[in-house]
Order: sequence, then structure tokens, then C-alpha cells
Amino acid sequence: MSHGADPAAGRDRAQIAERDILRHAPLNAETPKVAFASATTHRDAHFIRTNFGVPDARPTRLAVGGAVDRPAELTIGDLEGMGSTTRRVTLECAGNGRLGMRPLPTGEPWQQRAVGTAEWTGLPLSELVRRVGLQAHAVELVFEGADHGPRAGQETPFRRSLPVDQAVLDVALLAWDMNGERLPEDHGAPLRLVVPGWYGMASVKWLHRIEAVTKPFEGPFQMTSYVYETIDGEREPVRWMRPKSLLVAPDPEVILEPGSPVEVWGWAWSGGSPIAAVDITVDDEPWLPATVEPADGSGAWQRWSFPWVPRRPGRHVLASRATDAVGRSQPDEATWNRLGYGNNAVVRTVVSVGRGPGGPATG
Ligand SMILES: Nc1nc2c(c(=O)[nH]1)N[C@H]1C(S)=C(S)[C@@H](COP(=O)(O)O)O[C@H]1N2
Ligand SMILES: [Mo]
Repeated sequence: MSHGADPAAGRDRAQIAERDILRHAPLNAETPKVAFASATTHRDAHFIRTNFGVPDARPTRLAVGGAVDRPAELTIGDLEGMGSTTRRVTLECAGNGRLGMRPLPTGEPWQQRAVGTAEWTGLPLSELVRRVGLQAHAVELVFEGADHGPRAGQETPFRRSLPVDQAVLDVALLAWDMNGERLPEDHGAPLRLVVPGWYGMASVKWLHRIEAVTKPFEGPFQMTSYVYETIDGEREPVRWMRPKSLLVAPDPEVILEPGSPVEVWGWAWSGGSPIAAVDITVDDEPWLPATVEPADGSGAWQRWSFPWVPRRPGRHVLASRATDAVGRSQPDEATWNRLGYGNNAVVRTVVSVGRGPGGPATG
């Protein structure tokens, strides 16, 4: 297929170029900073995480089997005919912030922008479950992507499970649209799972098979990767996103004017629980509360803002700390784990205040 004559394709390419690419093959890229200015991340700006790259063969059907009463093979058209919902969902890669951990864990060197928010449209997973009928002894659903590659000396598909838990079935979507258009290839076309509140690995892309199983699934992307492993060797699976916040403004590259008010603002999110408070500190002075927009109940980040009048010329350090409705807060230091997941430590941003008009030039 040629993209040459299609202006939209040219635009797509330009925006992909803006993403900060960690690796080209398979493509792993962070959301560009400019994209955080909007509540919804553009489809060509949203970060991309792939273990094996886009699969060669595009799936045409979703097969549903295992411990179900009515196994099914469904096209996107069939799924669309069963109903649809749109949810605004913040997805964050569990490895986001890995570069901030010491000693540096192995894995993709994500800084702080493996996060984005999109409007996903699809069939609620609970509707599919109703259609196929789960057998009483089913404990998990295993989701398989059409992508595969070598793992532990064996050709392995990307496969992850979710518990058969009504709260998860009700929020998860089998999504075919992203921000009102068909899914882009890199984000899992034609069909992906989206699990609001969970770190990104749960949202299986290029979905072509779902199997109800009667014993907990133990594949490598469930038991070897995406596990918090402490220094003592204790292991716990990665599931819900920890509370986190990011700062959008002021941009550290812009020199602020002393005495001029600036809005310090950004986004905050936490898996399975809305953000209840965001606190700000300037130069490690005592924390002060920011204003936080209420959650819309969909699983998307919330905007926070804090009015600040910089006075003293020079450098200032801004930091934000999110607390969710169940009382979890961002720590000062990341909890180190072997594979570097879930780094939700407070991030510090250095901004500069100039001398203002008429002041002596700085060298
Ligand atoms: N089939 C498949 N699904 C996948 C992955 C993958 O490698 N293969 N990566 C997962 C991880 S680790 C993340 S963080 C999210 C990223 O979704 P995005 O690329 O649409 O941002 O996809 C998840 N789904
Ligand atoms: Mo991820």
C-alpha cells in the first residue's frame, strides 16, 4: 500500500517522528512532551510499547473458547453488533520511570512519558462473557495477541490473563476505535483489550483469541515479566497503576518573569481509585494543596493546577505529589525492584526565573 498521495499519512509520519523513539524494531516510543497539553493524547503521539512488533498477519477474527458454554468466532462487525461503549482511559507502561531507579534495572529505558490518555470504543468484556457463558469452574480469561517471538528458547505469543472478577469484566473493553477512528496498527489493530486502571501490559493488542481457563495462567508475560521482585526475591504480579502525577507547565525551557503569576499544572492518575489530592512544593518548602478536577469515572487522568508567583530570580524546583481516594500517595523514593516496574516516586522539575525587564543580563 502506498501512502505517498495521502496527506493524512504524511501527517501521521510527522507526528510519529515527534515521539521520542527508544527503539525502532520493535517500535518503542514515548509520548512527546507537547502532547501532554491536551487531555486526550493524539493517536500518533500516544506512547507505543511492543515486545515483538506489529504481527505479520492481521487477525480477522476473535476466537473465544476454553471453559465456556458457547465457543464463538467473531468478526469486528459481530462485536459491534453486540454493543459499544467509549471510555477515556489513561494507560501507563509499568516500566515508565525505570531510568530513575538505581541500580538501573534491565528493560526498556523509559524516562517519564510512557503514558497517554485516549478514548477507546469497544464492547464491554462483560457483554462478551454473557454471550459465551462462562463455566462455573473458570477462574481466569487468557488473552492472546497475534504477535509472537522467542522467549526462553521457544516461539511465544504475547499472552496475559485477567481474573474472572466482575469489577474487571465491567470496566475492560474489547476496543476497535481509538479517539473516534479505527485503531492504528501500532496500537493493536484491528482489536485490542483495554483494562482501565491496570498498568499497560494487561491491555493486550492484536487480540485474536480469548480462552477461559480453570487454573491460573502461568505464561512468561504473567510470571517472568511484569512481576515486582524485591532484593529478597519476593515476587508479586504487577496489576493496578500506582498513584502518579506529571507536570505540564511551566515548561522548563521558558524563562519565567519575577512577579508574574504562572499556572503550575499537570495530570494525576491512579489505578482503580480517583485522585483525591495533589500537593505541590516549591524549593522543598512545605507542601501546599493544588486544585484537582473531579474524576469523570472513566479511568482517565485528572487535571490539577496551582497558582504560583515566582519572586526570586534563579532556579526553582517544583514537585507534585498525588494521593488517591484510598489514601495511597507518591513516595519520595522509588521502591526498587529487579525489573524496574511501578516507579511512581515524586518527580522534580527545575525552572528558571529571569531578572525581568531592565534587570542585568545574565551570562
Ligand atoms: N499483543 C501485545 N499486546 C501488548 C503488548 C505487546 O507487546 N503485545 N505490550 C503491552 C504493554 S507492556 C503496554 S505498556 C501496552 C502499550 O499500549 P500502546 O502501545 O497502545 O501504548 O500494550 C500492551 N499490550
Ligand atoms: Mo508496558
